[in-house]
Amino acid sequence: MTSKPTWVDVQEHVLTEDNLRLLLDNRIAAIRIPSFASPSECQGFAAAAKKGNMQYYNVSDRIGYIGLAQYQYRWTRTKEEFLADVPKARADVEAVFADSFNPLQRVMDRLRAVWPHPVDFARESGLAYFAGIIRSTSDKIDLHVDWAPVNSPDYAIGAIDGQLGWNFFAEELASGGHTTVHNSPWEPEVVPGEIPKSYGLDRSLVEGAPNLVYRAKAGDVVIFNTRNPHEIASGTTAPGGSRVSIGSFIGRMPDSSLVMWA
Ligand SMILES: O=C(O)CCC(=O)C(=O)O
Ligand SMILES: [Fe+2]
Repeated sequence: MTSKPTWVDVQEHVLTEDNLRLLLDNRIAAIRIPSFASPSECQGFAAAAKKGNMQYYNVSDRIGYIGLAQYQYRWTRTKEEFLADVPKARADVEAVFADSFNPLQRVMDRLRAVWPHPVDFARESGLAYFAGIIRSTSDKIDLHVDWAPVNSPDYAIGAIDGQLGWNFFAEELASGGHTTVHNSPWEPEVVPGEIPKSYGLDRSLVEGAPNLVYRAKAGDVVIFNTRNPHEIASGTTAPGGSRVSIGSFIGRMPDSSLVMWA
């Protein structure tokens, strides 16, 4: 069943304080920062990423990543194991930054320039989360949501009241690779003590809902509200090419500060 649409229009907007608040409140569909990086920065980042410590979730879908994703830990590993793995993940992405440039720092700077409250890494018992996961793939990513209050209620990020995802695209596919965001904000039935499945969601959840399809254009950053079910289309690559991106989540805490994690 779809839930009530919340957007006032189905368009991409520019980054301002008001638009960031509207996106956190799920009132607009997306924010794009065009020409966030130059063509040579994009090439440098994509080349550095391909030389980096790329890992794969499994062999069947070739979704490569550098860094870590907190949600990989939520069913099978402890919070302590998650926090212990952060320094290595950070070193792996910092090696790529050292070889090219640091899109994570640049995004933080852009957010700090418009948001009147603190913007920083999320923290758990004083320790910083990891942010800035690098991905490289031409495969599709199935319909899913990222919404920490339901996905990760026992973590500090479970306290947020809005969740966004930003992605910087360093290299795009020859065709395909676009992202569809469906404005049917996730409201699953939550059984106490159980975390509902948030990946490979049923299409009935989004049928008839307004959607925005955005293009992963190299050089741009796109930000959207990840409580909306979203999916990425597969595509075709140029020789040696891939969809190379880096991103993280941005959550709004009860004190209006923004916290970042991947
Ligand atoms: O790469 C994209 O366009 C979106 C990736 C995604 O699922 C997310 O940022 O939550
Ligand atoms: Fe996502």
